[in-house]
Amino acid sequence: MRGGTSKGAYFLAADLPAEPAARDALLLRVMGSPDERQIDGLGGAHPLTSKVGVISPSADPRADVDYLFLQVAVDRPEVSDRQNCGNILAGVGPFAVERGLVPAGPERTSVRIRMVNSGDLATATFPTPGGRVDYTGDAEISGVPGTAAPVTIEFPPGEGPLLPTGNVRDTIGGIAVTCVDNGMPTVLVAAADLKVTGYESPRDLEEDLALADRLREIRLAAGRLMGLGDVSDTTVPKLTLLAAPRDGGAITTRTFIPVRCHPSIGVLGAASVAAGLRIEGGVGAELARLPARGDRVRIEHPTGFLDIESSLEAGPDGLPTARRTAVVRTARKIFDGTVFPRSAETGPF
Ligand code: NQM
Repeated sequence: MRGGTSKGAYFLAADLPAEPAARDALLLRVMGSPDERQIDGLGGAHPLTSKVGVISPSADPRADVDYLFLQVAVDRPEVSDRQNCGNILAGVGPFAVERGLVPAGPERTSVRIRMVNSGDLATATFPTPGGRVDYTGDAEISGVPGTAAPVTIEFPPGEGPLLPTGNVRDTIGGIAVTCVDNGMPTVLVAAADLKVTGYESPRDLEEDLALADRLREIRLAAGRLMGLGDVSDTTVPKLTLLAAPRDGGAITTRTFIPVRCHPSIGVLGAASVAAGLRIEGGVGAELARLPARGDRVRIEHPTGFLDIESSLEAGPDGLPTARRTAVVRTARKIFDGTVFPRSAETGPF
């Protein structure tokens, strides 16, 4: 399925080996990793098209289904559950209905999802006229051609702190950063502080090797400050370069996930940016042109924009916390069938 601006293989947990090492070995073979072209599997040769959603009924009374996100590395034999994915999340509700985990309503269906990676909750609502998922519609999201049915996703506040370092601003190697986690640990940096404009193309930014070194340094230090430990081999935190908006939005972004530069922006990454912009004194507050309270925040990115509802309130310690976050995505069922990984070491394939 395509979920938002990502694409991945969605599985029922019961169809995969329960033991994580055996499951991951199987998923590497399913996706064709490690190989930069993923020629021998389903993967699309980019981190955004080498993703897996594992869905099961939830034992949590607050949720209908559990969703475990797995990032399958393209060129390394690695499967990671260290990050969540709000784009693949867009396909979880429709998949749960297709597989009979949640009964469809006559017009639309809301599926309550526990995101296993973060422990956070989300509710996805999408059209199911006549009790079947309808993927067609007129919602358009930047980074995906054409239109499709809207999948509205609402996020109640997560359990972790919005400011994981306990500070509105930290300084790393002389550069001011704001570390935010509104669903995705993200480090906000003003592009100008890194001697780029923030309007470059992802390819130009990826080719800037001095910038890559700088970003790596900042990320490693930020990871420690955010309580994530040594993040040299993980995909979080993400790093988002900020610049003043150019197309009527609230801010311009270039996001590193963490080595490749995202052609658009992740959903939870955008949720963290949107929350970050509203933090007084944070990096970005002075670059942002925020809409009136209650209006959607438009995050500009390399291929368009992502609109997100984000409101904050003061927490008991005086630091801001998230109140509500909501976003519209789309999803598409592309193929439903049997995948044949290259060897029969594991499972019934
Ligand atoms: O931030 C890419 C994506 C993502 C993650 C990434 C995501 C999110 O665009 O919610 O969806 O940051 O690795 O799918």
